[in-house]
Amino acid sequence: MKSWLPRFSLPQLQLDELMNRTLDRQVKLAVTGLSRSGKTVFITSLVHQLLHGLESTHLPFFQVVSSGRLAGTKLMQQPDMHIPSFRYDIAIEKLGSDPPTWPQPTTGISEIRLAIRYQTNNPLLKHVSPVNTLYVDIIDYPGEWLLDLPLLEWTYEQWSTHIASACQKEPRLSLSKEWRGFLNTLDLGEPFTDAAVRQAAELYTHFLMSCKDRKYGLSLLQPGRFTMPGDLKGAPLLEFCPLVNLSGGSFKDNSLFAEMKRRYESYKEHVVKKFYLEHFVSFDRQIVLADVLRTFNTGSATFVDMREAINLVLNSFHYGKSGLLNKLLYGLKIDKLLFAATKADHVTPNQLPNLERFLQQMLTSSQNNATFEGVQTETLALASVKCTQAAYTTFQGQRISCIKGVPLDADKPVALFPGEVPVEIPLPEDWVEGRFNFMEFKPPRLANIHGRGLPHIRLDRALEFLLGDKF
Ligand SMILES: Nc1nc2c(ncn2[C@@H]2O[C@H](COP(=O)(O)OP(=O)(O)OP(=O)(O)O)[C@@H](O)[C@H]2O)c(=O)[nH]1
Ligand SMILES: [Mg+2]
Repeated sequence: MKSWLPRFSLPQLQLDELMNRTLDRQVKLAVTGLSRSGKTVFITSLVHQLLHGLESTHLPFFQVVSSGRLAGTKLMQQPDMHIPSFRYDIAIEKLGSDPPTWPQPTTGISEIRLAIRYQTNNPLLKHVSPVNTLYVDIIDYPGEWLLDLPLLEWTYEQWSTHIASACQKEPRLSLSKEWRGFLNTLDLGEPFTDAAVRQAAELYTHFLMSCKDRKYGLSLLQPGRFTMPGDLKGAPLLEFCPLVNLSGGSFKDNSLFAEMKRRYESYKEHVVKKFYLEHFVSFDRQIVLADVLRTFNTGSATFVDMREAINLVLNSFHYGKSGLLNKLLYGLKIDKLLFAATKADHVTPNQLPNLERFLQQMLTSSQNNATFEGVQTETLALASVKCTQAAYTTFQGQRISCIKGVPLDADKPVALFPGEVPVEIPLPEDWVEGRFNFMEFKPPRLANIHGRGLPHIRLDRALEFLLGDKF
Protein backbone atom coordinates (compact mmCIF):
# COMPACT_ATOMS: atom_id res chain seq x y z
CA MET A 1 0.00 0.00 0.00
CA LYS A 2 1.27 3.44 -0.90
CA SER A 3 1.91 5.74 2.02
CA TRP A 4 0.28 9.21 1.81
CA LEU A 5 3.14 10.68 3.78
CA PRO A 6 5.72 12.63 1.81
CA ARG A 7 8.85 10.63 0.95
CA PHE A 8 11.31 13.04 2.54
CA SER A 9 11.49 12.43 6.23
CA LEU A 10 10.55 15.19 8.64
CA PRO A 11 11.76 14.92 12.23
CA GLN A 12 9.07 13.22 14.37
CA LEU A 13 8.35 16.40 16.36
CA GLN A 14 7.64 18.41 13.21
CA LEU A 15 5.49 15.61 11.85
CA ASP A 16 3.41 15.55 15.03
CA GLU A 17 3.00 19.32 14.82
CA LEU A 18 1.80 19.00 11.25
CA MET A 19 -0.71 16.31 12.18
CA ASN A 20 -2.05 18.30 15.13
CA ARG A 21 -2.52 21.39 13.02
CA THR A 22 -4.22 19.48 10.23
CA LEU A 23 -6.59 17.81 12.68
CA ASP A 24 -7.35 21.13 14.40
CA ARG A 25 -5.82 19.89 17.62
CA GLN A 26 -3.49 22.82 18.04
CA VAL A 27 -4.09 26.51 18.54
CA LYS A 28 -1.66 29.39 18.94
CA LEU A 29 -3.13 31.97 21.27
CA ALA A 30 -1.25 35.27 21.29
CA VAL A 31 -1.54 37.66 24.23
CA THR A 32 -0.48 41.26 23.81
CA GLY A 33 -1.03 44.71 25.31
CA LEU A 34 1.04 47.73 26.17
CA SER A 35 3.51 47.64 29.04
CA ARG A 36 1.93 46.83 32.45
CA SER A 37 -1.44 46.03 30.89
CA GLY A 38 -1.52 42.67 32.68
CA LYS A 39 -0.21 40.10 30.13
CA THR A 40 1.93 38.03 32.49
CA VAL A 41 -0.77 37.89 35.17
CA PHE A 42 -3.41 37.00 32.57
CA ILE A 43 -1.42 34.07 31.19
CA THR A 44 -0.48 32.87 34.68
CA SER A 45 -4.10 32.91 35.79
CA LEU A 46 -5.31 31.29 32.57
CA VAL A 47 -2.85 28.42 32.97
CA HIS A 48 -3.72 28.12 36.66
CA GLN A 49 -7.46 27.97 35.91
CA LEU A 50 -6.90 25.13 33.46
CA LEU A 51 -4.59 23.22 35.78
CA HIS A 52 -6.65 23.67 38.96
CA GLY A 53 -10.06 25.15 38.16
CA LEU A 54 -11.87 21.99 37.23
CA GLU A 55 -14.92 22.67 39.39
CA SER A 56 -17.81 23.73 37.23
CA THR A 57 -18.70 26.58 39.63
CA HIS A 58 -15.34 28.26 39.16
CA LEU A 59 -15.54 28.71 35.39
CA PRO A 60 -19.29 28.68 34.73
CA PHE A 61 -19.07 30.28 31.27
CA PHE A 62 -16.30 28.00 29.98
CA GLN A 63 -18.45 25.20 28.67
CA VAL A 64 -15.93 22.42 28.42
CA VAL A 65 -15.45 22.79 32.19
CA SER A 66 -19.01 23.59 33.25
CA SER A 67 -20.33 20.59 31.29
CA GLY A 68 -17.79 18.34 33.03
CA ARG A 69 -15.97 17.37 29.82
CA LEU A 70 -12.50 18.59 30.80
CA ALA A 71 -10.43 15.54 31.68
CA GLY A 72 -7.21 17.33 32.69
CA THR A 73 -4.49 19.77 31.64
CA LYS A 74 -0.71 19.34 31.58
CA LEU A 75 2.18 21.69 30.94
CA MET A 76 4.23 20.45 27.98
CA GLN A 77 7.56 21.23 26.39
CA GLN A 78 7.05 24.21 24.08
CA PRO A 79 7.31 23.55 20.33
CA ASP A 80 9.48 26.56 19.34
CA MET A 81 12.90 26.11 20.89
CA HIS A 82 14.12 29.55 19.73
CA ILE A 83 11.49 31.41 21.79
CA PRO A 84 12.17 31.99 25.52
CA SER A 85 9.85 30.05 27.86
CA PHE A 86 7.03 31.78 29.66
CA ARG A 87 8.00 31.29 33.31
CA TYR A 88 4.72 30.15 34.78
CA ASP A 89 6.60 28.42 37.61
CA ILE A 90 8.19 31.67 38.80
CA ALA A 91 5.01 33.74 38.43
CA ILE A 92 2.85 31.29 40.36
CA GLU A 93 5.44 30.94 43.07
CA LYS A 94 5.33 34.70 43.59
CA LEU A 95 1.54 34.80 43.69
CA GLY A 96 1.55 31.89 46.13
CA SER A 97 4.29 33.18 48.44
CA ASP A 98 3.61 34.72 51.83
CA PRO A 99 2.97 37.59 51.43
CA PRO A 100 1.95 37.13 47.79
CA THR A 101 3.63 39.40 45.25
CA TRP A 102 3.07 40.22 41.58
CA PRO A 103 5.35 38.70 38.93
CA GLN A 104 8.23 40.81 37.59
CA PRO A 105 7.81 42.92 34.43
CA THR A 106 8.85 41.14 31.22
CA THR A 107 10.44 42.72 28.15
CA GLY A 108 10.16 40.32 25.24
CA ILE A 109 8.37 37.40 23.67
CA SER A 110 7.80 34.11 25.50
CA GLU A 111 5.80 30.93 25.01
CA ILE A 112 4.17 28.14 27.00
CA ARG A 113 2.37 24.98 25.83
CA LEU A 114 -0.58 23.26 27.45
CA ALA A 115 -2.08 19.90 26.56
CA ILE A 116 -5.79 19.85 27.38
CA ARG A 117 -7.55 16.45 27.49
CA TYR A 118 -11.29 16.62 26.97
CA GLN A 119 -14.27 14.49 26.04
CA THR A 120 -15.55 15.48 22.68
CA ASN A 121 -19.04 16.80 22.06
CA ASN A 122 -18.91 15.99 18.39
CA PRO A 123 -21.48 13.25 17.64
CA LEU A 124 -19.32 11.79 14.85
CA LEU A 125 -16.07 11.72 16.82
CA LYS A 126 -17.71 10.48 20.05
CA HIS A 127 -17.55 6.85 18.93
CA VAL A 128 -14.18 6.92 17.17
CA SER A 129 -12.16 8.97 19.62
CA PRO A 130 -14.14 9.98 22.72
CA VAL A 131 -11.18 11.60 24.50
CA ASN A 132 -9.02 14.09 22.59
CA THR A 133 -6.14 16.45 23.26
CA LEU A 134 -5.95 20.11 22.30
CA TYR A 135 -2.47 21.67 22.36
CA VAL A 136 -2.60 25.35 23.23
CA ASP A 137 0.53 27.43 22.68
CA ILE A 138 0.25 30.74 24.49
CA ILE A 139 2.55 33.51 23.31
CA ASP A 140 3.21 36.68 25.34
CA TYR A 141 4.63 39.63 23.38
CA PRO A 142 4.78 43.41 23.95
CA GLY A 143 2.06 45.44 22.22
CA GLU A 144 4.72 48.13 21.70
CA TRP A 145 6.13 46.03 18.86
CA LEU A 146 2.89 46.49 16.92
CA LEU A 147 3.30 50.28 17.11
CA ASP A 148 6.01 49.87 14.47
CA LEU A 149 3.64 48.76 11.72
CA PRO A 150 3.20 52.27 10.21
CA LEU A 151 6.98 52.59 9.86
CA LEU A 152 6.81 50.01 7.07
CA GLU A 153 4.90 52.54 4.97
CA TRP A 154 6.75 55.65 6.02
CA THR A 155 10.01 56.89 4.58
CA TYR A 156 12.61 58.08 7.05
CA GLU A 157 11.76 61.69 6.18
CA GLN A 158 8.04 61.10 6.77
CA TRP A 159 8.70 59.44 10.12
CA SER A 160 10.98 62.29 11.19
CA THR A 161 8.32 64.86 10.29
CA HIS A 162 5.76 62.91 12.24
CA ILE A 163 7.88 62.83 15.39
CA ALA A 164 8.84 66.50 14.97
CA SER A 165 5.19 67.51 14.98
CA ALA A 166 4.41 65.31 18.03
CA CYS A 167 7.26 67.08 19.87
CA GLN A 168 5.61 70.46 19.41
CA LYS A 169 3.03 69.66 22.08
CA GLU A 170 3.44 69.14 25.83
CA PRO A 171 4.58 67.01 27.56
CA ARG A 172 6.73 65.85 24.63
CA LEU A 173 7.90 69.41 23.96
CA SER A 174 9.65 69.70 27.35
CA LEU A 175 10.70 66.07 27.62
CA SER A 176 12.44 66.09 24.22
CA LYS A 177 14.36 69.31 24.89
CA GLU A 178 17.76 67.74 25.59
CA TRP A 179 17.62 65.41 22.61
CA ARG A 180 16.47 68.19 20.22
CA GLY A 181 19.15 70.47 21.65
CA PHE A 182 21.81 67.90 20.82
CA LEU A 183 20.50 67.45 17.26
CA ASN A 184 20.81 71.19 16.75
CA THR A 185 24.53 70.97 17.41
CA LEU A 186 25.00 68.46 14.54
CA ASP A 187 25.50 69.18 10.86
CA LEU A 188 23.31 66.65 9.02
CA GLY A 189 25.29 66.99 5.79
CA GLU A 190 28.72 66.40 7.34
CA PRO A 191 30.32 62.93 7.52
CA PHE A 192 28.86 61.08 10.49
CA THR A 193 30.75 59.76 13.51
CA ASP A 194 29.64 56.68 15.44
CA ALA A 195 29.85 58.63 18.66
CA ALA A 196 27.39 61.31 17.46
CA VAL A 197 24.91 58.74 16.14
CA ARG A 198 25.11 56.77 19.38
CA GLN A 199 24.61 59.81 21.57
CA ALA A 200 21.63 61.00 19.52
CA ALA A 201 20.09 57.53 19.83
CA GLU A 202 20.73 57.44 23.58
CA LEU A 203 19.13 60.83 24.16
CA TYR A 204 16.16 59.88 22.01
CA THR A 205 15.70 56.62 23.96
CA HIS A 206 15.93 58.56 27.19
CA PHE A 207 13.23 60.91 25.92
CA LEU A 208 10.94 57.97 25.09
CA MET A 209 11.53 56.40 28.48
CA SER A 210 10.61 59.62 30.30
CA CYS A 211 7.40 59.83 28.22
CA LYS A 212 6.62 56.30 29.37
CA ASP A 213 7.27 57.13 33.01
CA ARG A 214 4.28 56.72 35.33
CA LYS A 215 3.96 60.47 35.74
CA TYR A 216 3.12 61.01 32.04
CA GLY A 217 2.09 57.46 31.10
CA LEU A 218 2.40 58.05 27.33
CA SER A 219 2.05 55.00 25.11
CA LEU A 220 2.53 56.07 21.49
CA LEU A 221 6.29 55.72 21.45
CA GLN A 222 8.18 54.69 18.31
CA PRO A 223 10.19 52.68 17.50
CA GLY A 224 8.58 50.10 19.79
CA ARG A 225 11.85 48.28 20.48
CA PHE A 226 13.41 51.39 21.98
CA THR A 227 11.20 51.05 25.04
CA MET A 228 10.72 47.26 24.79
CA PRO A 229 13.95 45.95 23.26
CA GLY A 230 13.52 42.25 24.14
CA ASP A 231 16.64 40.38 23.02
CA LEU A 232 17.87 43.46 21.10
CA LYS A 233 18.89 45.34 24.26
CA GLY A 234 22.10 47.21 23.49
CA ALA A 235 22.16 46.02 19.84
CA PRO A 236 23.50 48.44 17.18
CA LEU A 237 20.21 47.91 15.28
CA LEU A 238 18.65 50.28 17.82
CA GLU A 239 21.22 53.05 17.31
CA PHE A 240 19.40 55.68 15.27
CA CYS A 241 16.72 58.31 15.79
CA PRO A 242 14.48 60.64 13.78
CA LEU A 243 15.84 64.05 12.80
CA VAL A 244 13.54 66.90 13.76
CA ASN A 245 15.61 69.59 12.08
CA LEU A 246 15.33 68.40 8.45
CA SER A 247 15.25 71.20 5.94
CA GLY A 248 15.30 69.33 2.64
CA GLY A 249 18.17 69.28 0.16
CA SER A 250 20.36 66.39 -0.85
CA PHE A 251 22.87 64.62 1.35
CA LYS A 252 26.02 62.70 0.54
CA ASP A 253 26.26 58.98 1.23
CA ASN A 254 28.58 59.43 4.19
CA SER A 255 26.50 62.17 5.84
CA LEU A 256 24.82 61.85 9.23
CA PHE A 257 21.43 62.05 7.52
CA ALA A 258 22.23 59.21 5.10
CA GLU A 259 23.53 57.01 7.92
CA MET A 260 20.43 57.56 10.10
CA LYS A 261 18.22 56.77 7.12
CA ARG A 262 20.14 53.54 6.40
CA ARG A 263 19.79 52.43 10.00
CA TYR A 264 16.07 53.22 9.99
CA GLU A 265 15.59 51.07 6.86
CA SER A 266 17.63 48.31 8.44
CA TYR A 267 15.42 48.40 11.56
CA LYS A 268 12.32 48.07 9.39
CA GLU A 269 13.78 45.14 7.50
CA HIS A 270 15.48 43.20 10.28
CA VAL A 271 13.29 43.97 13.25
CA VAL A 272 9.78 45.02 12.21
CA LYS A 273 9.28 42.76 9.19
CA LYS A 274 11.07 39.92 10.91
CA PHE A 275 8.63 39.92 13.81
CA TYR A 276 5.61 39.77 11.51
CA LEU A 277 7.12 37.07 9.32
CA GLU A 278 8.55 34.94 12.10
CA HIS A 279 5.83 35.13 14.73
CA PHE A 280 2.71 37.08 13.88
CA VAL A 281 1.92 35.04 10.80
CA SER A 282 1.46 31.88 12.88
CA PHE A 283 -1.05 33.21 15.45
CA ASP A 284 -4.56 31.71 15.36
CA ARG A 285 -6.25 33.70 18.11
CA GLN A 286 -5.37 37.03 19.70
CA ILE A 287 -6.28 38.85 22.90
CA VAL A 288 -5.31 42.52 23.29
CA LEU A 289 -5.24 43.71 26.90
CA ALA A 290 -5.62 47.35 27.92
CA ASP A 291 -5.32 48.96 31.34
CA VAL A 292 -7.91 51.60 30.61
CA LEU A 293 -8.34 52.61 34.24
CA ARG A 294 -4.73 53.72 34.58
CA THR A 295 -5.34 56.57 32.16
CA PHE A 296 -8.22 57.91 34.26
CA ASN A 297 -5.85 58.71 37.10
CA THR A 298 -3.32 60.52 34.92
CA GLY A 299 -5.59 62.69 32.78
CA SER A 300 -6.78 63.56 29.32
CA ALA A 301 -3.39 63.67 27.51
CA THR A 302 -2.49 60.17 28.72
CA PHE A 303 -5.89 58.88 27.72
CA VAL A 304 -5.79 60.37 24.21
CA ASP A 305 -2.28 58.98 23.71
CA MET A 306 -3.26 55.50 24.86
CA ARG A 307 -6.37 55.51 22.69
CA GLU A 308 -4.26 56.36 19.65
CA ALA A 309 -1.70 53.71 20.57
CA ILE A 310 -4.32 50.98 21.02
CA ASN A 311 -5.97 51.84 17.74
CA LEU A 312 -2.58 51.74 16.07
CA VAL A 313 -1.89 48.34 17.63
CA LEU A 314 -5.18 47.14 16.20
CA ASN A 315 -4.12 48.11 12.69
CA SER A 316 -2.06 44.93 12.69
CA PHE A 317 -5.33 43.01 12.57
CA HIS A 318 -6.62 44.99 9.63
CA TYR A 319 -6.81 42.33 7.02
CA GLY A 320 -9.02 44.10 4.47
CA LYS A 321 -7.80 44.58 0.92
CA SER A 322 -5.99 47.76 1.83
CA GLY A 323 -4.43 46.22 4.92
CA LEU A 324 -0.71 46.82 4.96
CA LEU A 325 0.04 43.37 6.30
CA ASN A 326 -1.70 41.74 3.37
CA LYS A 327 1.06 43.03 1.16
CA LEU A 328 3.71 41.62 3.45
CA LEU A 329 2.24 38.35 4.63
CA TYR A 330 0.06 35.76 3.00
CA GLY A 331 -2.43 33.52 4.73
CA LEU A 332 -2.79 35.33 8.03
CA LYS A 333 -4.85 33.10 10.23
CA ILE A 334 -6.20 35.06 13.18
CA ASP A 335 -9.95 34.42 13.19
CA LYS A 336 -10.85 35.61 16.69
CA LEU A 337 -9.79 38.81 18.39
CA LEU A 338 -10.69 39.78 21.94
CA PHE A 339 -10.13 43.26 23.42
CA ALA A 340 -10.14 43.18 27.16
CA ALA A 341 -10.03 45.92 29.78
CA THR A 342 -7.96 44.38 32.55
CA LYS A 343 -7.94 44.91 36.33
CA ALA A 344 -11.74 45.13 36.46
CA ASP A 345 -11.48 44.39 40.19
CA HIS A 346 -10.40 48.03 40.61
CA VAL A 347 -14.01 49.13 40.09
CA THR A 348 -17.19 48.24 41.95
CA PRO A 349 -19.09 45.33 40.36
CA ASN A 350 -21.93 47.59 39.20
CA GLN A 351 -19.40 49.54 37.09
CA LEU A 352 -18.37 46.58 34.89
CA PRO A 353 -20.90 47.36 32.12
CA ASN A 354 -19.64 50.97 32.06
CA LEU A 355 -16.05 49.78 31.76
CA GLU A 356 -16.98 47.58 28.80
CA ARG A 357 -18.90 50.41 27.11
CA PHE A 358 -15.98 52.72 27.66
CA LEU A 359 -13.58 50.24 26.07
CA GLN A 360 -15.89 49.93 23.06
CA GLN A 361 -15.93 53.72 22.73
CA MET A 362 -12.15 53.77 22.79
CA LEU A 363 -12.04 51.36 19.90
CA THR A 364 -14.73 52.86 17.71
CA SER A 365 -12.32 54.39 15.22
CA SER A 366 -10.91 50.94 14.46
CA GLN A 367 -14.22 49.14 14.40
CA ASN A 368 -16.04 51.63 12.19
CA ASN A 369 -13.64 51.06 9.34
CA ALA A 370 -14.87 47.49 8.85
CA THR A 371 -11.35 46.84 9.95
CA PHE A 372 -11.63 43.29 11.11
CA GLU A 373 -12.95 41.64 7.98
CA GLY A 374 -13.43 37.93 8.57
CA VAL A 375 -12.27 38.18 12.19
CA GLN A 376 -14.75 37.60 14.98
CA THR A 377 -14.25 40.29 17.63
CA GLU A 378 -15.48 40.79 21.18
CA THR A 379 -14.90 43.25 24.05
CA LEU A 380 -14.80 42.32 27.72
CA ALA A 381 -13.83 43.71 31.14
CA LEU A 382 -11.96 41.15 33.23
CA ALA A 383 -9.68 40.66 36.20
CA SER A 384 -7.18 37.85 35.85
CA VAL A 385 -6.65 37.81 39.61
CA LYS A 386 -9.39 39.36 41.68
CA CYS A 387 -7.81 41.30 44.56
CA THR A 388 -10.86 43.10 45.96
CA GLN A 389 -14.22 42.23 47.44
CA ALA A 390 -17.45 44.13 46.92
CA ALA A 391 -18.42 46.02 50.08
CA TYR A 392 -20.87 48.67 51.19
CA THR A 393 -20.55 51.79 53.27
CA THR A 394 -22.96 54.52 54.32
CA PHE A 395 -22.33 58.12 53.48
CA GLN A 396 -24.77 60.86 54.60
CA GLY A 397 -27.34 58.17 55.29
CA GLN A 398 -26.99 56.56 51.84
CA ARG A 399 -25.77 53.03 51.16
CA ILE A 400 -22.83 53.23 48.76
CA SER A 401 -21.24 50.38 46.85
CA CYS A 402 -17.45 50.22 47.26
CA ILE A 403 -14.50 47.78 47.08
CA LYS A 404 -12.23 46.38 49.76
CA GLY A 405 -8.64 45.27 49.18
CA VAL A 406 -5.06 45.75 50.37
CA PRO A 407 -3.43 48.70 48.52
CA LEU A 408 -0.01 47.98 47.02
CA ASP A 409 1.73 50.24 49.55
CA ALA A 410 -0.20 49.14 52.66
CA ASP A 411 -0.61 46.09 54.88
CA LYS A 412 -4.21 46.38 55.90
CA PRO A 413 -7.32 46.28 53.73
CA VAL A 414 -9.17 49.50 53.03
CA ALA A 415 -12.70 50.06 51.74
CA LEU A 416 -12.96 52.76 49.11
CA PHE A 417 -15.15 54.20 46.42
CA PRO A 418 -12.83 54.47 43.41
CA GLY A 419 -15.09 56.65 41.25
CA GLU A 420 -17.58 55.95 38.50
CA VAL A 421 -16.41 54.84 35.09
CA PRO A 422 -17.96 57.29 32.62
CA VAL A 423 -19.86 55.72 29.72
CA GLU A 424 -18.88 58.50 27.36
CA ILE A 425 -15.34 59.76 26.93
CA PRO A 426 -15.06 62.88 29.14
CA LEU A 427 -14.27 66.23 27.55
CA PRO A 428 -10.71 67.44 28.28
CA GLU A 429 -12.01 69.95 30.89
CA ASP A 430 -13.88 67.18 32.74
CA TRP A 431 -10.71 65.26 33.66
CA VAL A 432 -10.42 67.15 36.93
CA GLU A 433 -7.81 66.03 39.39
CA GLY A 434 -9.07 63.65 42.04
CA ARG A 435 -12.17 62.61 40.07
CA PHE A 436 -10.83 59.07 39.82
CA ASN A 437 -8.86 57.07 42.31
CA PHE A 438 -8.23 53.65 40.78
CA MET A 439 -5.47 52.33 42.98
CA GLU A 440 -3.33 49.23 42.68
CA PHE A 441 -3.80 46.31 45.05
CA LYS A 442 -1.73 43.49 46.43
CA PRO A 443 -2.60 40.02 45.20
CA PRO A 444 -4.97 38.11 47.51
CA ARG A 445 -3.66 35.71 50.16
CA LEU A 446 -4.88 32.24 49.39
CA ALA A 447 -5.04 29.33 51.82
CA ASN A 448 -3.85 26.87 49.18
CA ILE A 449 -2.69 28.20 45.82
CA HIS A 450 -2.92 24.71 44.31
CA GLY A 451 -6.40 24.06 45.67
CA ARG A 452 -8.53 25.72 43.03
CA GLY A 453 -8.21 28.27 40.24
CA LEU A 454 -7.21 31.82 41.22
CA PRO A 455 -10.14 34.15 41.96
CA HIS A 456 -11.01 36.10 38.79
CA ILE A 457 -13.65 38.19 37.07
CA ARG A 458 -14.93 36.95 33.70
CA LEU A 459 -11.83 35.04 32.76
CA ASP A 460 -14.11 32.11 31.92
CA ARG A 461 -15.89 34.27 29.33
CA ALA A 462 -12.55 35.14 27.77
CA LEU A 463 -11.62 31.43 27.66
CA GLU A 464 -14.95 30.50 26.10
CA PHE A 465 -14.58 33.12 23.37
CA LEU A 466 -10.95 32.31 22.63
CA LEU A 467 -10.99 28.51 22.86
CA GLY A 468 -14.56 27.28 23.43
CA ASP A 469 -15.20 26.22 19.81
CA LYS A 470 -12.10 24.00 19.77
CA PHE A 471 -13.59 21.44 22.18
N1 LIG B 1 -5.91 44.18 40.82
C1 LIG B 1 -5.34 43.60 39.77
N2 LIG B 1 -4.12 44.01 39.37
C2 LIG B 1 -3.57 43.39 38.30
C3 LIG B 1 -4.22 42.35 37.60
N3 LIG B 1 -3.43 41.97 36.57
C4 LIG B 1 -2.32 42.74 36.65
N4 LIG B 1 -2.41 43.59 37.70
C5 LIG B 1 -1.43 44.64 38.09
O1 LIG B 1 -0.76 45.08 36.92
C6 LIG B 1 0.65 44.89 37.06
C7 LIG B 1 1.25 44.48 35.72
O2 LIG B 1 0.79 43.18 35.39
P1 LIG B 1 1.68 42.24 34.43
O3 LIG B 1 0.85 41.03 34.15
O4 LIG B 1 3.03 42.07 34.93
O5 LIG B 1 1.66 43.18 33.14
P2 LIG B 1 2.49 42.97 31.77
O6 LIG B 1 1.60 43.46 30.67
O7 LIG B 1 2.99 41.57 31.68
O8 LIG B 1 3.66 44.00 32.04
P3 LIG B 1 5.12 44.04 31.32
O9 LIG B 1 5.69 42.66 31.41
O10 LIG B 1 5.87 45.05 32.12
O11 LIG B 1 4.84 44.49 29.92
C8 LIG B 1 0.79 43.83 38.15
O12 LIG B 1 2.03 43.93 38.79
C9 LIG B 1 -0.38 44.16 39.06
O13 LIG B 1 -0.04 45.24 39.92
C10 LIG B 1 -5.53 41.95 38.04
O14 LIG B 1 -6.19 41.06 37.47
N5 LIG B 1 -6.03 42.60 39.12
MG1 LIG C 1 4.86 40.80 31.37
